[in-house]
Amino acid sequence: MKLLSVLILLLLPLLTCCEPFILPLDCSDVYNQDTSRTSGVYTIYPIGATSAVLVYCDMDSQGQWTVFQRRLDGSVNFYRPWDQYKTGFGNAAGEYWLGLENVFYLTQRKRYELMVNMEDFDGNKVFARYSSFSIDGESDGYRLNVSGFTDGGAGDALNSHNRQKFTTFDKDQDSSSGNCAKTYLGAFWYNSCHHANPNGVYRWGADGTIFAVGVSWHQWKGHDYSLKTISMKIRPLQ
Ligand SMILES: [Ca+2]
Repeated sequence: MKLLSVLILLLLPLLTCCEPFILPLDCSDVYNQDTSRTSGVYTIYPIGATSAVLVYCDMDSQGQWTVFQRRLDGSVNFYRPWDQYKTGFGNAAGEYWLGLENVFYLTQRKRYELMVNMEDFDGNKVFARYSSFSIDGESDGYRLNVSGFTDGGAGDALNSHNRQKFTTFDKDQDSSSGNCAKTYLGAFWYNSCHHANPNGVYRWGADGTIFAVGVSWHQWKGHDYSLKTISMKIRPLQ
């Protein structure tokens, strides 16, 4: 009995020390723990053992993508304040934002590439891919670092957003004299102001009633076409 207690006491620190390392950080880890896993909602731990968060994993032939932004039906309101963009909101099975703090920690731990998939209301699908993606910490405004563009038909809308801080309606860190989040009813790494507004107002295709407030990707469909779907996802470089 005494021996058993001693053994447990000796082993306990080992168990607690190593637990965070077997928790999946991202969808790549989720897949590597069981390669039969298909696309769907899983729990990841971007910031450690107490940071469980639900995420949609896109397990396609080209790898295991951790989706941090997803629009598909207009069911979630994306016009939200800083705190919610920091921690995340929405539904991992549908529309959601994973949270800037989670994305920051992920890109601190591994080197990632970025894929942006989008679709219009006629069923056309295109993408933009970037071989390097990371964001800085909150003290640096969650500044965007993106490079290495590959064109999958969408065009490079993020070039003009590179090195920009993140802006919400209650935290203006853009390069405009006004607040781009307020003007274009979203939240993003706005410059002055945008070529992409993936967190804008969900509308149904072409609509120029209010300029450039939709879920848009200018280089593909212009400012006044709101996309049917868009998702932003990352995976570790091979
Ligand atoms: Ca401003």
